[in-house]
Amino acid sequence: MEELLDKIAYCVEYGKINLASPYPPNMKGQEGADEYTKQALEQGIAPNDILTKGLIIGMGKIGVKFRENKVFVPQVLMSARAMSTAMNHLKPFFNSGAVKRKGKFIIGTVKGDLHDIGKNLVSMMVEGSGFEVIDLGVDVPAEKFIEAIEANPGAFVGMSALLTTTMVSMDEINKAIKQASPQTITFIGGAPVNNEFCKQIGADYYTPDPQGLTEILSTLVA
Ligand code: B1M
Repeated sequence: MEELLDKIAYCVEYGKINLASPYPPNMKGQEGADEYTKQALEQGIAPNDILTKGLIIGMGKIGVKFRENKVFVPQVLMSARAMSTAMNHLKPFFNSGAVKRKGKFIIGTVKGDLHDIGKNLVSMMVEGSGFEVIDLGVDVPAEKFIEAIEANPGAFVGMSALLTTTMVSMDEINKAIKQASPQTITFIGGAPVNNEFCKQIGADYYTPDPQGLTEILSTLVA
């Protein structure tokens, strides 16, 4: 059982989706996260163990390497694809309650800002760490964040901004969220923002990279 879970984690870490995928070149012709996850379910391994002891371990490892600049965006995208392909086998178990998510995470790029590459990476890493992600997309106004919070009580909220001009939106949105729902925990990130700005606008956490965010989220729900 452990061997199969290790293989799943390895495939996610190295972005090996399935047998047909030629990536990574040194694993060409080998089975991937897709086949191993199917086999694990057939062998009776609990879906929750496949998620927490296989898929999440692999995503965590690639997240650390990304933070340390040992891999780059394309590798992380391949890992995320391997993870989501494997997740397709686990989806029926989410509805039945056999697999429990750690919590919900609402994310969006703030109003006025159309950059979504970083936000999407964060989204994938958070999902890969075991949370349900509600992605509101780009150019998201305060009202849309608040609607999503109302529809998903207890969810954490993440905001991304890439432009110095949209830092103002982030401030406004965070204030609106805190006014409408003071208990909601907010995270901010993106190239122009930092910890000082986070404190200044009254957001709860700033993280420079997705891995840092997943680590904080995991401690908050532990
Ligand atoms: Co734009 N752009 N852009 N752009 N663009 C920048 C950001 C810019 C720095 C380029 C430059 O001038 N050197 C500059 C901003 C300058 C500033 O404000 N100081 C800029 C500009 C000016 C603009 C326009 C205004 C250009 C124009 O039209 N005159 C325009 C604005 C449009 C708008 O948003 N309203 C514009 C448009 C675009 C494109 C549409 C062409 C395209 C976006 C495509 C897309 O996202 N789908 C684009 C791109 C690609 C860039 C650059 C080249 C790359 C951004 C990127 O995706 N980086 C960028 C220059 C650069 O960074 N070299 C630039 C990769 C991504 C993985 O990193 O998003 O930082 P990043 O995310 C990181 C972290 O920041 C963090 O995790 C990610 C992974 O490590 N992170 C979080 C992000 N969000 C987080 C949230 C968290 C935690 C961590 O918690 C919630």
